[in-house]
Amino acid sequence: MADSSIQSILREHRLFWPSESFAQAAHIGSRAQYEQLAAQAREDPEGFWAEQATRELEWFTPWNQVLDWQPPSARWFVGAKLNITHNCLDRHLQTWRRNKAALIWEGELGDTRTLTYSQLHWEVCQFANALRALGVEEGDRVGIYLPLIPEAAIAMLACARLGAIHTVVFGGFSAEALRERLIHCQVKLVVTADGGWRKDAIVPLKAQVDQALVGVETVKNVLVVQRTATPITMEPGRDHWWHDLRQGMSAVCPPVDLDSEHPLFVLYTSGSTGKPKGVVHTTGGYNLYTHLTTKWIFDLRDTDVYWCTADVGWVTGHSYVVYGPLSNGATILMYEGAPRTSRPGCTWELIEKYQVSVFYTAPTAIRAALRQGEHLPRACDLSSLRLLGTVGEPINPEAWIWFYRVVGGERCPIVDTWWQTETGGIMVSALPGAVPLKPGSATLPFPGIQADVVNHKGEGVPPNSGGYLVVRYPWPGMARTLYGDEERFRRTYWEHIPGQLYFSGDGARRDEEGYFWVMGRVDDVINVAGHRLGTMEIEAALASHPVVAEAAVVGRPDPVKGEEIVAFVILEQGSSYHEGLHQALKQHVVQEIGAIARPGEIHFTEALPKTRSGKILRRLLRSVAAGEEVTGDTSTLEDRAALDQLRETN
Ligand code: 6R9
Repeated sequence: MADSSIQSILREHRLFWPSESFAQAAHIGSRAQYEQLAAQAREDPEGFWAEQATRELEWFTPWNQVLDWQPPSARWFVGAKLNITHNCLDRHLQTWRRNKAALIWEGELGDTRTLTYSQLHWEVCQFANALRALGVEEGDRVGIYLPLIPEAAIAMLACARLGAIHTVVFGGFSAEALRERLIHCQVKLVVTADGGWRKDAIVPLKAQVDQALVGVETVKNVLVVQRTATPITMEPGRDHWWHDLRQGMSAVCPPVDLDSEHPLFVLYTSGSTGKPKGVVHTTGGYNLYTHLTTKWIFDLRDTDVYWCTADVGWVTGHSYVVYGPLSNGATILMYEGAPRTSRPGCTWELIEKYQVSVFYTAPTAIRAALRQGEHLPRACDLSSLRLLGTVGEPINPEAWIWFYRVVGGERCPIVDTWWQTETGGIMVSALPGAVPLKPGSATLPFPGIQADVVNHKGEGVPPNSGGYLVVRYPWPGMARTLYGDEERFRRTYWEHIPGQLYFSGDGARRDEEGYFWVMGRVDDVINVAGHRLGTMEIEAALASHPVVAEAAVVGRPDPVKGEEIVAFVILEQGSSYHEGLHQALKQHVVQEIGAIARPGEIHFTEALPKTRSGKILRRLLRSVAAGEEVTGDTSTLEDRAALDQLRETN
């Protein structure tokens, strides 16, 4: 095995083709068409992106240069002017889509709202005027801390309309996490709600904002949306009810002409490692990239009801709940709640009720559903579905097959989409009418994305060898910098590997057909007796055992082997622990992967510590495995009890 690369040991050989009717109706309907687009984009990237930008978007002023690349600084569509909300809203009002549903929303209480493109435009204009009345100007930063209600999208679009830069902080984050982000981004105004519903309880958002703002000088105003009618304190002069302020507010608000490189938002990454980074995205390139990836990967049609379950607090919520779908004139479903004990089947009920046709969710949600059992999805009519998607982590083949069979009825392709906050949009994914699927592989790069797997010198590695997942050429959706820290941007993404490559921080391998198999973060690699093993493959092997619902694997320092593999396992509902299971699971991993990956220790648990977007916080598990005190940032932890429980049982 070459130098410090990562060994890849998992093999999956099944292949799934789209049906002929799916391929025929798709935007990109054959492998040949995909290859032709990819070749065109490789030979003339600027020509390719310029052609798409002209065809897919409306610009107020054309560019005079497609790309200005001074590594690691990229400027796309230099000199052009546009406003992303014009592409997401105004241009649809000139067409029959004026009265098409843009947003169908359902709250946890079962209350619903539907906004047509025309109504959404009206709301956004009023909201933008309200922000302006409170002193928000082009370039100012606005914090958004809301539940998943229509106002979350409205507030983002209102900022974009004015050229104010939004920074959305997930409503599940603590006051401390919010405060840190507001200070770092020098936010001038915060949009929040009195509260939000989550798992049958009210999250006291406004109270958290009050706590977060103590001593924060930059924030002059707080705009409060009423959602739960929870009693809250309103600080005179600082806090304003949205429903009061909008009285008599004009809904005339032309979009501001913005430079293509004007910052659109700052989004802090989920913080599974260290201090959060404020990833900066700009306007023109991001608009094009999210638009085109949405159109081709989700194969959107005007008749679709599209549901991406992400919260707007994550990049997936930015790119594939709000900007990409709206730019395409899609109908979006938004649900405030989450599957919960009182309504475990809500996901499937909503798909049936709203006739969802494209469904995009996270592997963690699929594994949770798998654990609950097939009877819940089976109880609903899911025949409206035609395409499924996943994002956030590698999906293990068992969960993939379950999703394909039980949810998709063996008729819906699954797009496994690899990307990051920093990439702005999806980088590696099947185009579902063109590329046959392999469970667990994100398949092939999007046309125009020069993704590769390399060693630490930046040299391509042979097929099926593990290495670092990199991108060799800029793309319109790429992050431009880290807010206030260009140096960290350079260091984190551009200096690890020579050759001016973008370093994703993920390990991957490419098989003999060029398919990408993402193996997880390289800092999640375990080094056993000189072999570097990706945690994800060992986890997938464990999860392929019939009694295992989910597994997380970390390394623990070992004087002999360097590291010892420690596994945390959640059993399927209905399966119970018995003597001999430790041995059986260890043996199973040996059989699936080899003796080198045999876990030294297995702990059985009810829950794993995860971020709210479903990523396992392995940093915390490593401390638990090593018997150390858990230190460092735990503000992104979804459920503290999961961690406490682990410590007690270990
Ligand atoms: C969009 C998003 C990025 C990290 C990324 C990788 C993991 C995301 C994946 C995947 C394997 C996929 N990741 N999608 N790994 N297969 N389809 O999740 O952004 O929150 O910034 O996380 O998530 O490790 O580097 P972000």
